[in-house]
Amino acid sequence: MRATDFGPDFVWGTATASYQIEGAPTADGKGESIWDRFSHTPGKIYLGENGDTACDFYHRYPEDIALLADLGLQAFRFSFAWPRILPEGTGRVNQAGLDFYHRIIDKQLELGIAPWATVYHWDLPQVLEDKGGWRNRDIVAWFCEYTEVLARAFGDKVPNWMVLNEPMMYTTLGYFMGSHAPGAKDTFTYMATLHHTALVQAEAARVLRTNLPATAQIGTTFSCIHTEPATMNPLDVGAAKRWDAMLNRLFIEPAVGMGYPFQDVGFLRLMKRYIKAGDEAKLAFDFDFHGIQTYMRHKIHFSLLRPFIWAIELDNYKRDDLAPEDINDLGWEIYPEGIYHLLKKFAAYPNIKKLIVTENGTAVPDTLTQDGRVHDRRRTKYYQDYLAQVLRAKREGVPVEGYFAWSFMDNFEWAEGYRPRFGLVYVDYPTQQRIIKDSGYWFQAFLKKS
Ligand code: IFM
Repeated sequence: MRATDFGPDFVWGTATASYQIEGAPTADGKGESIWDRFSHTPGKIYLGENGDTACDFYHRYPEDIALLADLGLQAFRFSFAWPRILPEGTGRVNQAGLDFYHRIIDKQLELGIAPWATVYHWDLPQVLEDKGGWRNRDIVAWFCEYTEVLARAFGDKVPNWMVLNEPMMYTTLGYFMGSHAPGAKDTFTYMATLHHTALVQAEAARVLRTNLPATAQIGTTFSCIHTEPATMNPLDVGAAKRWDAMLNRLFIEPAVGMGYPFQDVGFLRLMKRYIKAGDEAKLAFDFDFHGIQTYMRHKIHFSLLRPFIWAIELDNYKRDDLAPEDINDLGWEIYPEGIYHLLKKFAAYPNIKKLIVTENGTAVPDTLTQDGRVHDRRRTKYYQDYLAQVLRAKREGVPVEGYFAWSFMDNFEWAEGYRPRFGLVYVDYPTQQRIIKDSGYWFQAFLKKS
């Protein structure tokens, strides 16, 4: 397999997110985000860690972007931190916040790297959470105001935009399971966050379309998990169907004009109390691309232990069909064929122009060895195997036109803190030294051969 097999216009990049790498939580007038608040709440994050310093990208971005260019990557996916730009969530624009993103975008352009910007990767201003956050329908107006500020400031420099990062994850983990910021657990208001998020997905895309040059590519991203029933027992088959509808279909289907998958997940009908007349039509948007983000497979069986959805995933550590090498450092199953199936599935929806793999990668217990290197053989193999499946889908006609490795460098993995390492570049947190891992060198050689 060679990079050229994917075609001359295929985009090769890596992805990051503001809170996970930037640090500098109060620099230059930045407001507090829900992740600043949540990570400073005792008991919420592994070992009580937080993103106060993270990779110190706020100060080290020139060297980091130069390193990215050295690896031969042509695209960099980053996200804007809403509270850097609008510290009060709405209203007053903080010029110093805009200036920071101008600096990192200019650096990318100087080095020939294409900026791919995500409007929202989970760091909501805390002041807006205090007004209800995603539970409050006003989020649609707040988000559109923020998006317009970004489009006007960066529209002439940033060619590729994504509205949301993984809406299913931040709504479910943040407002239903309580394991992510803001740590809420309430079924009814969770339903409100789902509907408001789907509205924002399309309404903010319309704001981008109105305010960006006609050439701008507008997309959004989805977390996807290839799902199979654990057995062919009809109860397990039904459970897997509900799981798939909830995890993989809930946000793409309204976006492509199909509405919510109410028929397959009964409890989603609780959302209806938040849907107003005329909303259905507002959920669709003609995106230029859809971002697929995938890491694992789930095998699902029926369970009374998980109410509402009556389904639960098998514990990979208890599966006798998996070898230890098939399970990553977070307990996720490594299943390369999953990305093939997901690409086929998403390509089959109506109005799909192109798909981009906007995240894919794995957490490996990396160590810095005596020779000063990180020999992450398992990550290199992961990329080789997943990319082979992306190519397989492409050869079968799936319009997949880009691939972003998650992640450029090790970073703050939300509630899991700094323990899981996903980077192509190792970060020695005490010294903030960057060390290219073997997988990073593999990518460099792979892209060079093209
Ligand atoms: O680190 C996250 C990222 O923020 C969103 N997608 C999944 C990654 C790995 O868990």
